[in-house]
Amino acid sequence: MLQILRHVGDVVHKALKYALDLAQPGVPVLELCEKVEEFIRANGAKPAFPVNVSINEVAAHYTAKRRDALEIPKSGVVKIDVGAHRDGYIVDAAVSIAFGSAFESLVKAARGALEAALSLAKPGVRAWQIGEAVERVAKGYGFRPIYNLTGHKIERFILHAGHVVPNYPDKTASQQLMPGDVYAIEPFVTNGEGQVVDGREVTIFRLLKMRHKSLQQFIDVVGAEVGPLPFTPRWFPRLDDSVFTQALKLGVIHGYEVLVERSRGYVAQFEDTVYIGEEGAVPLARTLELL
Ligand SMILES: [Co+2]
Repeated sequence: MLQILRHVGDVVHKALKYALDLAQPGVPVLELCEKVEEFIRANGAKPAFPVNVSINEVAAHYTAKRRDALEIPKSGVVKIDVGAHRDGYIVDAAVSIAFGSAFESLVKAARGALEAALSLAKPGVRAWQIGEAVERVAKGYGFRPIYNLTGHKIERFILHAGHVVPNYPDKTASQQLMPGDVYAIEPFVTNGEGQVVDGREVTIFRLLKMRHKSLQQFIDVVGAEVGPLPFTPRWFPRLDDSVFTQALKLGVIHGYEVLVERSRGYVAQFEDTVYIGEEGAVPLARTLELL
């Protein structure tokens, strides 16, 4: 398992590096998402979810729509969150880029929070202790963590496998990290109040039902491509938008709302997926080596 995860981690590392090169002001977000997803496929893995490109006060869950006109801004904070898998073994990692010197310290704070979190992650440590370190680093820079976003345990074909890693010392996250566990650790830092709320848009979905009398063909097409993992309509050029709307209405798919910082603060995020070994955490995407 570790061998496959290391391979997938390497693909994610290279995909993020490629994304960092591509993400320049004026570049279409659609082009960025498609090129990075194609890179993952060309390197022996599959996207574990659509590439997320979340800008400024958008914290997470935005991927390009079909014919999306959105571009990387000249000024602001851009988060690129990439997941890949092989046979259901998932690595999830993210970087942030500051466009304009005003946002550099926010990005530095998020990177520093991930660094502190990773140095703590080892067997026996409780998840809330990692959150304590994340909040301390965020506040040290004069910012706040996003209190209602968390890192998450990953299992085969399951991106969010129950146990969470909070971004503050939330004592309800009392589980200890155990050898063999895989966790995505993702500090989010903001110059806003530190809460995300649902935005008005949905660009990412996942299948909820594998059987349905009128939508079985839709389920079969989507399920064959992504199984239980998240997807976006642009991955299915032959399926009309109306069938996704219908599937959503009938509870066949779930839609993930775009998550927006409530006070419209800007948000930065860094993420890596770690394998908890006997000695300590193995960062699979080596995010901190990227920048
Ligand atoms: Co992620």
